[in-house]
Amino acid sequence: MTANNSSELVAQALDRFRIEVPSWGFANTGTRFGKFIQNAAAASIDEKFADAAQVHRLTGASPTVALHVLWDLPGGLADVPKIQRLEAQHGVKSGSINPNLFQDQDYKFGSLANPSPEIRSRALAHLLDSVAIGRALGSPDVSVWLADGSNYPGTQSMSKRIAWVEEALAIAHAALGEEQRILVEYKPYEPYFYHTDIADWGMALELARRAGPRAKVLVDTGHHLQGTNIEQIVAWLLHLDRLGGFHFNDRKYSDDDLTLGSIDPYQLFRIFHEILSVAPDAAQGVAFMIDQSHNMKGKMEAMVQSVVTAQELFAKASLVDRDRLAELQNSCSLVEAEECFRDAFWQDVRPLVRAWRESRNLPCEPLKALAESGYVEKISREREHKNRGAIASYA
Ligand code: RM4
Ligand code: MN
Ligand code: MN
Repeated sequence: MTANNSSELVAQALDRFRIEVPSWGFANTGTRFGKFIQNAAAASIDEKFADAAQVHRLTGASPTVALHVLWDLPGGLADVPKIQRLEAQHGVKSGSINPNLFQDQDYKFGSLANPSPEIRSRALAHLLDSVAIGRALGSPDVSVWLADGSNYPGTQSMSKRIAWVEEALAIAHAALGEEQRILVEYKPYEPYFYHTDIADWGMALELARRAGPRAKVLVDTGHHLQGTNIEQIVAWLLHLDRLGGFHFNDRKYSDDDLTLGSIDPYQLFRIFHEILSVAPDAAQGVAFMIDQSHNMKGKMEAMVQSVVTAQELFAKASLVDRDRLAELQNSCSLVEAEECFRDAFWQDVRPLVRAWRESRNLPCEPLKALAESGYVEKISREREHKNRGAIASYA
């Protein structure tokens, strides 16, 4: 591949690469045992929008911010005008709408899969509110993560719960506006440890199929058992036209929510390659989102680092010589094929990415630009007082 060709490919790839940031990635979060409070953490939706906008200004790649309904729109639909004001003020739009079907006391034994019909209909009402909020904000995706499950064998009817979730998702699908989709996320365990109602991509896929054509699967890269071949799941979902999007983060052990690419950058490269090899614009209908919890790192620094890493890995994947790779795969030239694949991965794309940033009037080094901007110091000063009063204790 010639140098010119590479820089063109990278520029084309980065011009269309967008990755959504989560509002909760700017807020104080913690472990199961306590929160570590940061002075710069965002405590209000205004602050979350301000932070998301700053990440977008630095990277040029994150024009939308995912919202969790009860954290960001506690007033439900009535909060939509406020969110619209923030969109206009900060120049970033609302992204996926995430119902909170996990924190309410009522949901101890489940939300959409709770044995109580009253609690199930409360959960469904919240899901339908989320659909209405998404429609009012013009944001296409309602992203459903069900924490539902049980801790001990025999204590719940797994089969009844399948039917309850199936029914609720079908009702929510019927309420979708024309541009809307439902994304069904899965996770093998946590917060429950014996059974989870939507535990893997097979369950999510089947529930999505039964809900309707605009229900798709959401792959959170942290939500797999060790050794799972995630890119193969991606290939299947693309083949079936059921890949809705991703929650990117990295992990060493389980749902660690570490910075994407920090543990295994090759993993994300392989996922991007799978998407790019289906069709040049296959990434179009696939929502790329970050779902991370920065407990140790500064929130802003970690988010900028994540977006930049995603841009670099997407750029690398755009450099795979797919015509040549196809020939080598067909002739089963194993080592040559693997080397062709790895050539792109090992290429240092940072100079090309930097050139692209310059040509688009973006800071060449977003992390350095963040440090020089004084933004983190400023928000630390402004928010310190509020954050000092935040509750950190676990018990
Ligand atoms: C879950 C899951 C969801 C996210 C919450 C905050 O583990 O990944 O996508 O909404 O965390
Ligand atoms: Mn997630
Ligand atoms: Mn998660």
